[in-house]
Amino acid sequence: MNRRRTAALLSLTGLLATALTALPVTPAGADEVEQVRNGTFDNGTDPWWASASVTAGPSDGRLCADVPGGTANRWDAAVGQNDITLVKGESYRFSFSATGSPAGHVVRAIVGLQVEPYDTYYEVSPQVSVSGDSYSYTFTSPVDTARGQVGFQLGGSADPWRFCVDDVSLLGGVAPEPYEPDTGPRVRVNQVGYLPAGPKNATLVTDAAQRLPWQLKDGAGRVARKGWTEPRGVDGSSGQNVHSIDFGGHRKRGTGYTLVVDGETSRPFDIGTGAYERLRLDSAKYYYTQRSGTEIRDDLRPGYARPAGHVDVAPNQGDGAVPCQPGVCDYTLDVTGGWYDAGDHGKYVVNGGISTWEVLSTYERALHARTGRADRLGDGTLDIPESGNKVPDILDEARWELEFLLKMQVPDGEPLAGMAHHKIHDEQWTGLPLLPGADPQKRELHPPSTAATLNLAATAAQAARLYRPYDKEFAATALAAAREAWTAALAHPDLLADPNDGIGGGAYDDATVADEFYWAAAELYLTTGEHQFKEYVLNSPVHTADIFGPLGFDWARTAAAGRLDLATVPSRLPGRDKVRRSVVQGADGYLATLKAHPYGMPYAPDGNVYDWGSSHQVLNNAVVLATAYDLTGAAKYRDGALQSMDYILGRNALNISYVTGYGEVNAHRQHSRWYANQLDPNLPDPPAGTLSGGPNSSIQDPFAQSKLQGCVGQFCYIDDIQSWSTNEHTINWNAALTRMASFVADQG
Ligand code: 9MR
Repeated sequence: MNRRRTAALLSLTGLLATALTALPVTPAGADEVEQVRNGTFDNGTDPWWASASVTAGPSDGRLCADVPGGTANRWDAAVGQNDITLVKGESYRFSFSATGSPAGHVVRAIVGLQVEPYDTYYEVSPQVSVSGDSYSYTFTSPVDTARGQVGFQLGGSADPWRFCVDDVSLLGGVAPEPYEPDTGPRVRVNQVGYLPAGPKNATLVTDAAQRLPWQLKDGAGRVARKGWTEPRGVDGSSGQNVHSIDFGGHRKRGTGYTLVVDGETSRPFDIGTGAYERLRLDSAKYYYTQRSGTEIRDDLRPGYARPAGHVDVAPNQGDGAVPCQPGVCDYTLDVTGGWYDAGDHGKYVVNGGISTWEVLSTYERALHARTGRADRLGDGTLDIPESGNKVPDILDEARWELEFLLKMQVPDGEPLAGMAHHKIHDEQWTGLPLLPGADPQKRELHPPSTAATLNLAATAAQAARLYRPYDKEFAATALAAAREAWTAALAHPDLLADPNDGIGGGAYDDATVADEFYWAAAELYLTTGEHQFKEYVLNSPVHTADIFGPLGFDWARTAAAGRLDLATVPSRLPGRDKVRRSVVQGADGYLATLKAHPYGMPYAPDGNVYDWGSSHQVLNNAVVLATAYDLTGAAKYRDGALQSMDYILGRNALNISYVTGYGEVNAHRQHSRWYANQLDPNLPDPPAGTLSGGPNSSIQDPFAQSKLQGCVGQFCYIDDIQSWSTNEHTINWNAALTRMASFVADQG
């Protein structure tokens, strides 16, 4: 997937009096070769260009550009140079000096492709000062091209400003600068905290082969407990030699504890429950700021107010009457509302389904589990516009998405009536940053798919039973839509989403829908008790398959959603004990993985190939452990589920908490068009409680590729807004966090 920017870049007329002759590039060092022509502007500004709205020219041996106010995107006003050759795998030093006045403006300096799809290979967005600064960066080109571009994008400002640049250089053949993450102290702990009565484990990175003494120190620096490490050898998921530490015998509450071992002092942590009560709410509050079609209120989320997105107010084209892609349908649908999927402005029924299910399941678990506390997510807990309406806030929040999912159903009388459109998003990828209300792109409905239809059937059926006590009419509407979707899916069982339909939004393609059929049948059965759904469940090969594999469930692998609900939501399903046992067996597998793992996580993918969104897969495997505890009451499953959180919150190779605002060092530069503080200091970081996708061995984005080539498992991660394959936030990932945070808080 590429984040693309559309730019209509025009020549610098007048200044480009001379022809664009390709000047010979001059050698700079032994093998270092300058790629930029006339970067010092000693002889005018050829062959630099500027976009039509910009007045640019030479000034004191520099290039200065007067940038108009009132443009929407960075690339709406730019200066640059084209026809630069880049060699794949070669490292380049990109440097320049720049000034900007008045103060406070940001320049987006890029090395990219000069033609569509305008891929960006490297970019930085420094705030330029009036007095001027010099900038220098090294990156490795992910491509071979003779159509490279060096550009300075200057748009997006309400007011006019002046930008001057000098000494622009792109030096090829420089030594790569290996990226060394700052991993801090070698003792890795859950930086947020451990429950007083829960397990307490840590990991030490060391070359020592023999056991080492450790000390637990309280907030006042007094030794609270002592013990010995356990050498564990080389951990395959990080390549590090490690020991593990178990200090579970210590149960005293307190703040500012540290572990001291091998001459290192860990980052501080608490022993207590308060942080998890906060995380339960913050992780669920994430959804309000993801809402489309409504203004975000500053009184509810201080610092996060923004106008409504995609409500037919220019420059938005709006979601009020969205047409299909050409040739797909001849009607329009009002698909306003819902949650934005992630850092992009797309809305996808497939991913929306599993996200809604897991948020609803957080509530549904609380209704049925022995430690469940449904009131903790009740009315007034999440500070949303609906707080105070006597409906649990978590149900109000999930309904925002459910209403959207219902709108994605093909209306009666149209071809494929009852099916759900797979997704709706921009025609082209947009760049960063871009607030939802400022997105100028055309929005389009994509073809209906069987998977989307079954996501709708499953979640609408689940909703029907959960909303019945609060709104009978909505429950009935949801159930009718679920039935219609189910019937339509049976009639069209193999309408698969096109894996190549990934321009302007993600594809979310899925070649296997037997699991979606099973999940939808399970939810319809649990809500209605009807024979047809019971028979479908019992006859589905998915019902007895071993579905608890190493990667865990997600938007494409949805069988577990059905299985977990069949095991926990009361019903008269024949053989229900066997269903429950299958969940416990799945949990036994994850427990064995966790025990063998020196970082104590229930996740060990084949070959340590971490998947896209690995953070949430760790959490979803923990959900299976937590469910086994709910089913059996056996402490080992509860402890496994609790211990899994340690990895997410800092007990990992990078010594980072993957949840914004939690832990001394935490991910907070997630890929987002709005939470883009890294690119524009006037924008916020993600709100507290936002989960990062986490390590992804395939590092699909160029930024991660330039930093992380050859990375091992846990190291395939970088907390940078450009790394959309390792560091995005999404509604489905946060749902797993919401589900687990609530479980952990309930164990306090
Ligand atoms: O989370 C999705 C991951 O499992 C897929 O491999 C990937 C490529 O199709 O897409 C991810 O989802 C992205 C979606 O397509 C668009 N919105 C952002 C999502 C997270 O990166």
